[in-house]
Amino acid sequence: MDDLKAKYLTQIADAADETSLEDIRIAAVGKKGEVALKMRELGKMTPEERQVAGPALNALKDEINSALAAKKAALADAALDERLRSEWLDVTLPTRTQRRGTIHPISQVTEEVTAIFAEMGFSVAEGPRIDTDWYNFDALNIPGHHPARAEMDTFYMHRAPGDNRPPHVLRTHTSPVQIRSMEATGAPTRIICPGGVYRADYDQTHTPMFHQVEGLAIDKDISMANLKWVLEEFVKSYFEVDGVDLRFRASHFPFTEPSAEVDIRCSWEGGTLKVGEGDDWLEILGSGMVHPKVLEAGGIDPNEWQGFAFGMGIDRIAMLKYGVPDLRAFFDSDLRWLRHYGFAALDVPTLHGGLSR
Ligand code: 2U9
Repeated sequence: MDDLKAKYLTQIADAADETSLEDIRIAAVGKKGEVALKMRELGKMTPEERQVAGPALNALKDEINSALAAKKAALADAALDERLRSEWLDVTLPTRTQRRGTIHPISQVTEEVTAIFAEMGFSVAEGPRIDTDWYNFDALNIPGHHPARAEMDTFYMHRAPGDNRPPHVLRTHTSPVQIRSMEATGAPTRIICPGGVYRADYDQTHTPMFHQVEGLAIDKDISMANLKWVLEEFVKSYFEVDGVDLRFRASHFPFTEPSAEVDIRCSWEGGTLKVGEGDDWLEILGSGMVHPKVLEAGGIDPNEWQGFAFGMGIDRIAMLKYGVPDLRAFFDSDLRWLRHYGFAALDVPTLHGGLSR
């Protein structure tokens, strides 16, 4: 027993890492280890012998176990010391004098839009970019045969033959987020939903992924008049002008009735956009009163509640405000473009601090 003790205590003291320590543990005090083998021999002994050998073996086992635990702790301490020695960082070093990263115009505009609507009591809701075709279409009064499904150039997720789960799509608008929000919180509600959406389309004015912000306000006695005021306030704040004329043109969307597309008065003198003056009109968003079927799909009683909704392209209003000529450049990750059109990282848009400075 003394030999065993000396052998294993030496091995433990010499172990260089946790793996060899574990090998020693198994050989010494494991189920089939040397101490266990010795314990088995107790059966062959006389009761008197056993009375001496039993406790001695248990003591040996305890001693080896505590030597193992002590060595394990020592190895962990040494490993930590080594990490502290090799992974040190001089936090007193000066930072780079020239800031490299910039805020992408789409992030900047999303923040600006959020700040404006926050002031009017709208909170931000977010949801999944992959959703079922029920949330993306059916709930928005766009049934299976509806031409809007084809018009939206939807990306459908692959399904193996025989997989009968409901079809999933890359959302073609952020409207499914509003359905989910209606289900979750009911009426009244005031939310905006900014985020990326997908349509299979690519040319100078379309990219397969782009960004929208949609808004939804549901309450009692809400009308187009409330919609018009909210949109006027938004346009004035966003383009940082004191006044602007809005033109509501009758339109059609499956999810709103009545529906209107909204133009703003502008001029394009010298190739630069001026909002609020001139004789041109610029289409910037779509809107309307939420269709009763859509309220119902969101679990809200259309006989008790009404709501208005609107939607616009973030990329598009970013191009208009900041003079970006080609939509596709937004997603090229060209560093020269990002340095030119990007925003300083610390200029968080607020209404009191000036939206875009
Ligand atoms: C719910 C109910 C109604 C959102 C709306 C529009 C009109 C619209 C386009 C603007 C430019 C999409 O990015 S774009 O191509 N959107 O014209 N969107 S009303 O209506 C909703 C949304 C959710 C529950």
